[in-house]
Amino acid sequence: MSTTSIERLLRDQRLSADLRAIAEKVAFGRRITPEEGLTLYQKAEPAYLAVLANYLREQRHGDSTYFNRNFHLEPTNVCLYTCAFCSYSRKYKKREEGWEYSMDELMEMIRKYDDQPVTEVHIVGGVMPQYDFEFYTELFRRIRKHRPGLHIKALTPVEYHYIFKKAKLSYEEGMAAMKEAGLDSMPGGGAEIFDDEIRDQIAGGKCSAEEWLSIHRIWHGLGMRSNATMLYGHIEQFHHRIDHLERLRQLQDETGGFQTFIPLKFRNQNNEMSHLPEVSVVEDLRNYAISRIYLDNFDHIKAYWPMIGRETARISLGFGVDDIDGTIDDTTKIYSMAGAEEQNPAMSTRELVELIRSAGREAVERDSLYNIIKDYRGHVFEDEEDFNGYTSLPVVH
Ligand code: V47
Ligand code: SF4
Repeated sequence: MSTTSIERLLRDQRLSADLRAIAEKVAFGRRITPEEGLTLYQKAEPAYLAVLANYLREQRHGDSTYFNRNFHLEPTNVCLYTCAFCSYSRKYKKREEGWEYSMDELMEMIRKYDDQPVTEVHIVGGVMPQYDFEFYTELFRRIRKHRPGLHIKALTPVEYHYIFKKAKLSYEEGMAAMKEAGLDSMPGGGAEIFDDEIRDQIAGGKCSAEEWLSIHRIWHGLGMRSNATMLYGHIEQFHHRIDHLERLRQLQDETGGFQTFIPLKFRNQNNEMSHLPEVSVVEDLRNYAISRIYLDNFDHIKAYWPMIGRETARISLGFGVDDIDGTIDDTTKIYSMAGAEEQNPAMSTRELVELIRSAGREAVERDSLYNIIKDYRGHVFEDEEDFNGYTSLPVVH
């Protein structure tokens, strides 16, 4: 289907010369430049972008659409930083309104999933002094000992930068120690927008773009994998998005350690940027497609469905997206804090598979490193199989 579509697009006489040149590059597997990326943001219609992004998506993955079963552990929602877009954290001054779980409480939460077929715990939270190097290495060790098969995807350069500075460790020493303690991979948060000027205005004094990239580089150098995100649709302009994608593409050329890129649409409820309007769904779809086209060295593009809603997630599968995160069940209070589409995000495996099928795709359950656990092609559900993965919505770095 997509080969025909791209051939038809290339024959379309109405295409402008610059968009035709980009389409030809994509069709012949060549990389587009930052200027061409900007042209896509400025000029390209959704239908044109869908053809190109879908072509690339199907070349890599055919109809396969990946999901996993994970749950989230959030040690605290109190934070020393003051990111203007953050709807999740209680500022340090209002500490009493938040939660700060102890090691024992966190282990108790881990044990709640003992009889569930989850494969990953995603640990993320605010930055606070007591959650330091000792705390997290101990937590990772305990989880590893308790459930050796559970993949630990934890923290971001925002926390690592803070923790290592406090422990007087270099990034190299710190990340090696985290690996030794049981860290398996790093999620993509904290990237926001790399441009210094925009970052200074929204990111509350947390780690710089260079520091974020440097920690991922070092982690990849240890043979490990991570994800990357981009928070878009606030005060940034298109050229800031291209700058962000370009820096990720360059690091990926160097290390090959990124697995997935996750564009995150800015949601405007309950934060200091609530006066800004949100971008349209069409802009979300264009952004997914341009990410797929620009990041020619990333294997996966993920739509985080609790934030954009099921319908947009379904349509995004025709705009370059091949991963829609996991089965979700609401276990904490934070899911709707930023105005997420889903006021009660819960999707069982069956619902998720059916949503993927309704977009004409096939659902594939994966582990955290994209090894296939189960291909649902042709699978008929029995009632007792309808398992809910358990997770919640992290809207912190
Ligand atoms: O870095 C915070 C974003 C990110 C808002 O790696 C917001 O698999 C929109 O990184 N509107 C954290 N976005 C979440 C994250 C993530 C999520 C799911 C999977 C993975 C993965 C990573 O959430 C933050 C920030 O960019 N965020 N506030 C908001 N108001
Ligand atoms: Fe803190 Fe992260 Fe929220 Fe920023 S996004 S205020 S670092 S919890």
